[in-house]
Amino acid sequence: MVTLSKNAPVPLYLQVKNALEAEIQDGTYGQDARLPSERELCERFGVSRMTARQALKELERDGLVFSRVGKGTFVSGPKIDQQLRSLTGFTQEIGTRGSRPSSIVLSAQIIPASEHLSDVLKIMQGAEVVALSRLRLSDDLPLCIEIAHIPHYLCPNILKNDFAHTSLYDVFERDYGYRLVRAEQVMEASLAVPRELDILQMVAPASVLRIERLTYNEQDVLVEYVVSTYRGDRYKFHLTLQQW
Ligand code: 16G
Repeated sequence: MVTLSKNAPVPLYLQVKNALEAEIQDGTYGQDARLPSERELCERFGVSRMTARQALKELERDGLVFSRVGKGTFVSGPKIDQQLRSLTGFTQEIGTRGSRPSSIVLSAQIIPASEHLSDVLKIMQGAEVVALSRLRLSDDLPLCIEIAHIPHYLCPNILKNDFAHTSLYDVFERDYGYRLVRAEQVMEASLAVPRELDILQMVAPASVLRIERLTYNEQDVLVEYVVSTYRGDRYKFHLTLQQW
């Protein structure tokens, strides 16, 4: 049993967390390795189940581990570091990293443009908009929720595609001849709301990155307005700044 210092100013759960964190850093537990269960931690550190649980929760909050319901707690990989120079879609971005992208379609429908959508997409209020909401995964781990809004007249019948297995950017190019050349993106940090916690399988309070992207084709037509919510612990964005 590892002895913890009961008189130290650091609470027991943090001491357990720190010990496990050190073992993750020194490679005792490598990427995707399963950490000891709560019960095993209780035995090893001589702490209560609640203390063990809190230690695991803190590691998860820091993004060092992730839990899978009924399977245990596993060591996370390094954050995906996306360069913000090139205009890529999710499938391409994840694929070039050697990981396997996949999607779960949460909803796919045609909706009338609200005032907000008509403002953003520069179409009449009430005009038809394709609203495609997907959970995007990398190697089966949930990474972000994405809602794409596309003026329907630009992509008639686009919803005949199975977007669980098809890249939206591939469809733009293949079926409609749109080459995407420019995007404007705004990002902000935020806390996940309950529905997002549930879908992204995070423990509250959890940080997310909210990103809005407006993407234009070669004719400078705005083809998509996408709102994405990325897990803050699995993604970071990389900017190269130059003096000019
Ligand atoms: C990315 C884009 C999103 C685009 C999607 C297409 C960001 C922030 N957003 O997630 O705007 O709709 O890729 O992905 O990068 P797909 O081609 O794999 O369907």
